[in-house]
Amino acid sequence: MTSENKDIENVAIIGLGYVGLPTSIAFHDSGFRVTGLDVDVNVVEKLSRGISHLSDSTIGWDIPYQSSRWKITSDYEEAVKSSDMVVITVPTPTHEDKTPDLSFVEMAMDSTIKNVKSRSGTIVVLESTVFPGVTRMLAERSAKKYDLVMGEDFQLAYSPERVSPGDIGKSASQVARIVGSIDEKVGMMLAEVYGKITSGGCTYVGEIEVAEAAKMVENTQRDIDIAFVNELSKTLPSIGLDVMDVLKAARTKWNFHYHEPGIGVGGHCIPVDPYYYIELCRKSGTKSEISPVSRMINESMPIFAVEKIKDLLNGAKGKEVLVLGYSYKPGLGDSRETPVKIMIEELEKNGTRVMIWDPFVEDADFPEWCENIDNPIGTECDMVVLATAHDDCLSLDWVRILKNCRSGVVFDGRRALDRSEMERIGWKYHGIGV
Ligand code: SAJ
Repeated sequence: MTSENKDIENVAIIGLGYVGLPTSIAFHDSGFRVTGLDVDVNVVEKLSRGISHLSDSTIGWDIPYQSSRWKITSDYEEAVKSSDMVVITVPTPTHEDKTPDLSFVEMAMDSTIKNVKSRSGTIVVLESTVFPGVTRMLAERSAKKYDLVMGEDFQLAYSPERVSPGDIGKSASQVARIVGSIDEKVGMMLAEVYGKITSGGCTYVGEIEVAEAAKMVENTQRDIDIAFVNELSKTLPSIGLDVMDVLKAARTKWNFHYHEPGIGVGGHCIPVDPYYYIELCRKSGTKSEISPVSRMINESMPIFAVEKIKDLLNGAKGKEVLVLGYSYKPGLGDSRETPVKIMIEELEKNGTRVMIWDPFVEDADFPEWCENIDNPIGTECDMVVLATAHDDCLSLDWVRILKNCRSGVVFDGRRALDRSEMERIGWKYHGIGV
């Protein structure tokens, strides 16, 4: 039976991280039978007890571990053979040299196709961010290896993950989606299936490569947008303007793309996906002008912040700085590609003692050389730096913190503090783009 008229009832999700876990729950809560697979046995063990291994404050979800339609495993054969549809949500990072690291997707796609029953019509959907052509190339390679025919023994599709961890209203059951497929009927059917798990709906966009490219474009554009406001945070102060005043004014224009400057761009998407675009251009014999420059600007921000902090400290050597926040964005404890790591490494290199506080980040996730403290109140320091705009940081008792800050200087690395309120309390307020 081919998959066009196959009912999708059983769904396997490969990779149960910040995207795979909420996606699994969204499918379960929409009535599907879900088999979640992760290669990390700790993750499998925790999830089987209903415990999440993720620190994301917006995850108000309950893990339905006692449901008869919920199973967690690390066995590919069990996951794939019992499913009509297999969704792959594993990471796609970059190597040290910033070239795409497809090893996780390769492994997941190969292990999935290896376990597809011939003539089953199992639908394989990749969600991880790749550049156009990767999904089809990996699937065809594995189909050949296991003597299976794509389009007959199994179907192939791509639906990019757009979940924004830590952001309210951007969960797997709310974001709008797209899907591309090698087969139009399968694509239309998948748009319906995904439409059941998210209130944002799902649009069939045609070939797989269109959907792959859309995701890559979305995130590359976001990196470029953020790079521009980061550049403004360097240029406008040189003519005496506060970047936030200018952005606030510009925001009154109906189609101005408001973004915020900061000490850098972290996470596993925005700083990574542009390198997939850059690689695609290189492979296709063209060249991106705008994306490398945007990456250079965004990657310069942690060091730019340190230069400002050193000036404010009249030299960094021997000074003590209290840094509030370590994860790459507010509301979660994910420290992948966090620019704060680069900033505090640079401060330490300059002889500064850095004490760091982040209530979302597990102790084990801090670099071993980090001095992470349990309570910022009462901590003696020369200066305070806001590095991640967690609500827990913004709502601290800043009057009490000022008592232990010898210079009375606060550096707002995310321009998230209320400048007039901080100055009213007695802080000397500085920050990115001031
Ligand atoms: N950032 C700025 N200024 C801004 C916005 C973000 O400096 O105006 C920084 C953040 O501090 C963070 C980084 O950029 O360090 C990334 O922030 P993000 O809001 O883009 O959050 P992400 O990395 O979680 O991006 C997710 C992505 N989701 C997935 O790919 C699974 C991405 O698809 C979305 O484009 C993005 O959310 C979104 O649009 O919210």
